Formats: sequence, structure tokens, C-alpha cells
Amino acid sequence: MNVNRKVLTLDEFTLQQLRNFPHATGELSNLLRDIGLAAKRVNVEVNKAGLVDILGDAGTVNVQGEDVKKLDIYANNQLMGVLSHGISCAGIGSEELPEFVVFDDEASNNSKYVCLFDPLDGSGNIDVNVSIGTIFCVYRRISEKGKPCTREDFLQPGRNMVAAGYIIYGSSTMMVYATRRGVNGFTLDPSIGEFTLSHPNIKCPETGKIYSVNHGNFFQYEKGVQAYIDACQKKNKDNGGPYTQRYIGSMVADVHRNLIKGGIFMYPATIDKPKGKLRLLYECNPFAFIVEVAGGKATNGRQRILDVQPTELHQRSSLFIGSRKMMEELETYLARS
Ligand code: P6P
Repeated sequence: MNVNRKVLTLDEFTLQQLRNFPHATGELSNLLRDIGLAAKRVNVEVNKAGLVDILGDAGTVNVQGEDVKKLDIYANNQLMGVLSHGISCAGIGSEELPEFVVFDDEASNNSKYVCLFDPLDGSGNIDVNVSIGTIFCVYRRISEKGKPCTREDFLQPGRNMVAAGYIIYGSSTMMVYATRRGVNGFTLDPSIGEFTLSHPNIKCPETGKIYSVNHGNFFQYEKGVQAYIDACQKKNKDNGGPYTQRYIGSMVADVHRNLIKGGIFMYPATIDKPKGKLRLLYECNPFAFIVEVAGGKATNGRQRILDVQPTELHQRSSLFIGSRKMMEELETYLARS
């Protein structure tokens, strides 16, 4: 009987990658498998959110001042659990927690990596069954191994990232992650309870016809952004269009679609949010790393996202991310303003 060996599980894929680097310790492979395990547990709850009392608010407000959904807390605890009990992570930063968490036990202090994550992005969409996601990124610690990790380990510029990824809980559940070697997508096969390689070597199309932005904020955007959006609406078959506007209101879903099909996602600064809405460390940076490895671009409108030097865990940023040629056209409009 032919065994279909082309469809590798996440575990088999990470081990195969490990075999390509004989000197690797396997810590990153372990860490990615740990995240995959947490994702499978979150997926079970997300899929039955409509059936049990895990819907709705937890009755608390997080450090962002946002109503915390019960699934946010559950997802945060699942990720913290696998990472603190593993041997690959010295500490974490999470959207749901006010400060960094240093695990500070012998095994964790001897770990090479730290993680930052948004455990459940787009959670406002949970109750209306719109796709939501988990976003994560991994850095090699710069503090002395054998001791507790430090704040500086988490405040590295995104260009230092070792790996980044997301899980999208949608029509299917997918885990997509990038290392400098490439971007690969794994679809959860419920029949075996494993993520299986379904999108090898993802490349972001160098151009596209989808633009994603919240038009409700149009008159709050800077003039260059307004001019670009106006140009998108005027595209036709003679100048590279017509374009389609798609905005789900769940970053993981919007950026994932554009990564696969080509397109541009924008969350510009607004009058109400002059520093932008999205979080640099665990939303903008991970997606910037993934999209750049796949051949796209990501900026804050003035600077490459991955070159921004972070100063605090929850700092916000504007974000423009997507197909290279669409980003280059956007930059011509921003330069004029
Ligand atoms: P708005 C979800 O709350 C989120 O953080 C991102 O996932 C999403 O892209 C954005 O906010 C949507 O924000 O202001 O357009 O509703």
C-alpha cells in the first residue's frame, strides 16, 4: 500500500527541517510543535463556541481596555501552558497580559528563545462566527543563557526575528509559519488531529487587485492614504484593475487572503488613533516577517516595520502590508503627502 508521504504533518516537517541543519538543537522545532498543540486545543473551543458557555465576555477588561472574551483567556492560557512547560522558551509577552512573563525555572532559563503572541486576534468576531486567529513570533534571546530572560529580549527590532506565524480558525484551521528558509502552510486534518503540509513554500504574488482598509475611517486618514484609496477605486482594466475592496475586520483573515491571492492591507493612523491601532510586537512584526519572507513588503508608512526599534510591549503602529508592487505604488502616494 502506498503511504502518501508527500503530505507531511507539522511534526514530520519540522523534524525534516531539523535534519537539514545537523548542528540545530531542535529547540525551535519543539517550540513550533508546542504552539501547534496549543492551537489544536484552541481550535476545539473555537469550533464549539456557539454551543457552550464560552461565548461572550469574560466580564473583565484587558490591558488594552478591551472587553476580554472567554476564548481570549483560554487561548492565552493554552499558549502560556505549552511554552512554560516546554524546554524552548524562556518567557513570553502577550496581548492579554500587562507585562512580559519570565518563566524563571532552570529549564526555561536555559532556553534559547522568547515568544510574543496575540492569543486570539479579532476576538470581537467570535460571537458572529467570523474567522479569527492566533499570531506569534519567536526571537533568540540576547540576555545571558542560564539566567531569567529580560525585557530587552522582547524589545528587539523585528528584523531579528527567528520565526513567526499565525493560526487562522476559519472554514478550515490552518497554521502558517515562516523562518528565513520560507513560509509554509499546514491545514488541520481532523481525521488524524494533525496539521498537514497543504501550502508549501508560500509566495506573496508581486501584485494583486484586492485592497483592504476600513473605509469608515477614510476622512481620518492622511491625504496620501486618501489619494491611494481613491486611486484604487478608479482602477479599471486599462490601468491594472479593476480592484476589489475586501475587509473582514479580522487582521489574520485579511492578511492571509492577501498573502495567498495578492493584495494590500492597510491600517493607517487616524485622528482618533494617531499611532495606529494595531500592536507592533505581536501583530505588525510577525506579519511583516512572514510577508517579507514570502516576497512582499510591510511599512508603517515611513519606515520598514521590521526596522522599528520597539520601546514597550503594547506599543501601537500603523501598518501597510502586502504585494510588493502594490506597496511600491502606495509609497509614491505617501511620498507626495
Ligand atoms: P477596525 C481586530 O480587533 C483587529 O485588531 C484586527 O484584527 C483588525 O484588522 C482590526 O482590529 C479591525 O479594526 O477598527 O477596522 O474594526
